[in-house]
Amino acid sequence: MARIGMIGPGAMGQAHIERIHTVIAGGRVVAVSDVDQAHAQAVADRIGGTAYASSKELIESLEVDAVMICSHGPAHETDLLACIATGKPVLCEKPLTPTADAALRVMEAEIAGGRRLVSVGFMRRFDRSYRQLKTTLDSGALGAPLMVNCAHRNPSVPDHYTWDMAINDTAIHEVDIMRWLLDEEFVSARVDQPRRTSLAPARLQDPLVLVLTTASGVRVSDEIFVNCQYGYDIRCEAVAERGTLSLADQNAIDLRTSAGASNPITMNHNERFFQAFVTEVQEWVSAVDRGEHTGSTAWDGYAAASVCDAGVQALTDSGTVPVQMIERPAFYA
Ligand code: ISE
Repeated sequence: MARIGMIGPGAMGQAHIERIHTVIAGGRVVAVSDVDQAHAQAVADRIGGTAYASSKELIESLEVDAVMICSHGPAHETDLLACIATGKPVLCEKPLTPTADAALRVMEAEIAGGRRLVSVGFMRRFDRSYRQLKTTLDSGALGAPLMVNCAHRNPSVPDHYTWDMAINDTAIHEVDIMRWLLDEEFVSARVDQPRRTSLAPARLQDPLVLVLTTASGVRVSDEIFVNCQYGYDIRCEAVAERGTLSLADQNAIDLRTSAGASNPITMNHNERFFQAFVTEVQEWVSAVDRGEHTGSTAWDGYAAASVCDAGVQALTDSGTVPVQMIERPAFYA
């Protein structure tokens, strides 16, 4: 049984606790820490675990075998470095770190430690429909991919959502899943700013379109529309030489009545990616038990952060911004 310590049990963290204790086998959250100590205590009381006064104490605790980091991005680096220093596997929610420089420091520490310990919570890699998309593209039946058109729509965003988060909190999911799907790196980013919706808070340019180009020239466009009102709508259409393929609607059934055809629309990422989260966390917990690494690596976190750095710059600079990245270290081959 993997004894897990969770840092930052907010909405995402508590959804993870719920699945670890109800649907996932082989793990239990035994410790929590949070910047809000009273909150940590309340969660600990609810799950019968221990609340630690700091994330450092939680990471170093002998009752913790592995760590989940669900706090906000800027807090990740210190905790990741502490996990690496104590040799504990860690599943870190995205972003690994808010900038590529910070991700590089995490990678360097992991490489120096000689063992892959860091997994990044890019849950879409575990989604059945994305996996099918990849299997079909990889089979070569459609020829080479040429373009991918993505859309990432949220009904609305919370008050703390800032202008740059459209790239490094929202589009980062497409950045990662497209690197994984196309199996190559991005070389440049551009942002187009269409007509602004009147329904977004004044601080946000919404929607926007992030246009990315891979090393081989595949063009990925990602519509980010985070105040679309009607639902949590994730789309992806790959256009290849001999055909196209898209994510289907996520409903198991189609409802048709005399009033017409209708389907429920999911409203948040937990609903839309429920199965992906379960598979991701189950695979991680099982790997922790076997002493193995699973899922995306610190390299993936670094690569995504590098593309997002270029994307954030493209929000304010007109034109195309090159993605700056180091060569992939042999450790992550
Ligand atoms: C949030 O952090 C997520 O990860 C969601 O999947 C994404 O849709 C949302 O825009 C982000 O803020």
